[in-house]
Amino acid sequence: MRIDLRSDTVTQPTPEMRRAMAEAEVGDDVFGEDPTVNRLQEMAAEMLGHEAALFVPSGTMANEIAIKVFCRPGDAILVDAESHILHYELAGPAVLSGVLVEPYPIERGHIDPTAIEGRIRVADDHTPGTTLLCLENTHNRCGGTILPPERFQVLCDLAHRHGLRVHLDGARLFNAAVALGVSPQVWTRHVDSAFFALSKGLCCPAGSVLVGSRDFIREAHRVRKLFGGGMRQVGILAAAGIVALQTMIERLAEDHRRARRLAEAIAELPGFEVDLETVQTNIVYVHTTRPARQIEEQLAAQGVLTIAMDPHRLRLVTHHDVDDAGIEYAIHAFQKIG
Ligand code: TLP
Repeated sequence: MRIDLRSDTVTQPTPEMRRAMAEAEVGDDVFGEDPTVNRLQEMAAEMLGHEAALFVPSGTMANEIAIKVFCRPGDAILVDAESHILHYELAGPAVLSGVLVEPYPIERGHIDPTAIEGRIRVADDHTPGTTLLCLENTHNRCGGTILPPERFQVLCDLAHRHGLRVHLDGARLFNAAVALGVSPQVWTRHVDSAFFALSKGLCCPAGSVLVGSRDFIREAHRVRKLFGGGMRQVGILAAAGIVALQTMIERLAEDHRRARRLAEAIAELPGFEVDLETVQTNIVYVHTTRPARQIEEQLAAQGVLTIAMDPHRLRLVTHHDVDDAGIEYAIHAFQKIG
């Protein structure tokens, strides 16, 4: 038995995706001539309510392209203290765009607008100017939490009032939309750029889609090339993305239901704590009395794969390739080591 709860990135492409990939009509995408990529980009732009879209190899590249396009070296950008951009992108904003990254606090997925406002710097002879606010929804390190649309709008309006652009890391944006039963546009209509990942809960082998204005995407296309992300007959990958957008979004609700079951069962066990309020989508963080690395190893010995994200915090992510029986098996594995 092998139940892989390390991430939703481990999902396998579905048979329908593999068929679509095999039959995809392709062209040179650096020339903008891949019809399958173009179709995916049009679908994504329409779904998110933006003028244009760009298929990119990864979510990391999508974030880093947005920062590069919106900022000049020496600018400051605001990211939350638990964000993917800050924790897991190898200081990309500093290395690739020469910007100062200033973290603002986030508490169990909640952001205080005054904490953002207090960190916006106006450029002068001594001070870098803040030009970009980055938000993340759902929020990975906070446990897959959703930024409520009304509060999200308040943050975006605040940033825009101060002349900042807003970029949304929406790697798991469709999880948020499905969980609340709303269109992703309730968030994306307020931002200047956003991306969502195809390669996580939506099961594609690779790729993310970045959206924004036509001007933004024109520049993003150049920066994608600069970052080495200009691929050629990449409609082979985009074909899976089209299948994902057509067939894989609504089923994310199943992942959420299973995450809830997992979280509630583990929360009952001694030695483990789960903040059930933060379990809103497909991510479960388990606080462990013993070192998380030790728990990770004991679960792995039973075929249940998880990740120790912090010394006493284990992450479990539900996805298409773990069914109800897999979840029950994982709970049983926790009970055995508890
Ligand atoms: N997250 C991965 C790891 O990097 C942690 C995961 O397993 O969750 N934004 C968010 C919110 C993400 O969770 C991720 C990936 C990314 C961006 C980057 O996407 P990729 O992996 O496509 O570069």
